[in-house]
Amino acid sequence: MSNIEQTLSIIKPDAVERNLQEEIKKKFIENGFIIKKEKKIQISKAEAEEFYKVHETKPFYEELCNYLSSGPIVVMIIEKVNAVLENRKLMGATDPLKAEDGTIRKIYGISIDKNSVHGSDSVDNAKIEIEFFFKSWEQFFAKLLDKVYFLQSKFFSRGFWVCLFLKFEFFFVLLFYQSQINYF
Ligand code: IDP
Ligand code: MG
Repeated sequence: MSNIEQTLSIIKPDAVERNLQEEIKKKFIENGFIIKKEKKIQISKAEAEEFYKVHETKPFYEELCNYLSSGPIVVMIIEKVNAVLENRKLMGATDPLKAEDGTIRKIYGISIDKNSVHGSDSVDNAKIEIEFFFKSWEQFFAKLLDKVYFLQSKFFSRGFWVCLFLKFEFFFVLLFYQSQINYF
């Protein structure tokens, strides 16, 4: 039975700063991930503190939150069979020096704190972290807006007016004649 999962991936400030986001996204795609959603954002320090709350007792917490909020990041929902584990494998160990060859952190990571990518560490955390960056109510309104744009583009398209004309041809012709009568 296939076990398709979604997980959260973040391309961290050090990688975005070096313009590596397309290269890193290519790595995910080459490894069978589908990028379902992505956005480039910059978060506040308070948001970084909330996101990394599990690490609040660690000595590097302050530095970590300053860093994550220091510049633009790319947050993505990526999908694959066993995505959580597969993403952790593709990312490599937290410290790039200890990461396995071919992993993203080994290739692009600078140091343990500037290790280019984040990935959820469990299925439950993936759900929490996806909701953190892609709120379900935002998704709902985004879909609604898409529908409105779609209907609007249909409504204002030439095809729409042609159909309307064909359906009410007689009415339009009558209107035209009436306008002529009024003018002359
Ligand atoms: P992970 O990103 O591999 O899941 P975590 O232990 O969850 O690693 O740590 C979160 C992030 O905190 C790491 O990606 C790394 O940037 C940073 N970090 C972890 N350990 C250290 C450390 O010893 N010094 C500085 N930063 C660290
Ligand atoms: Mg972690």
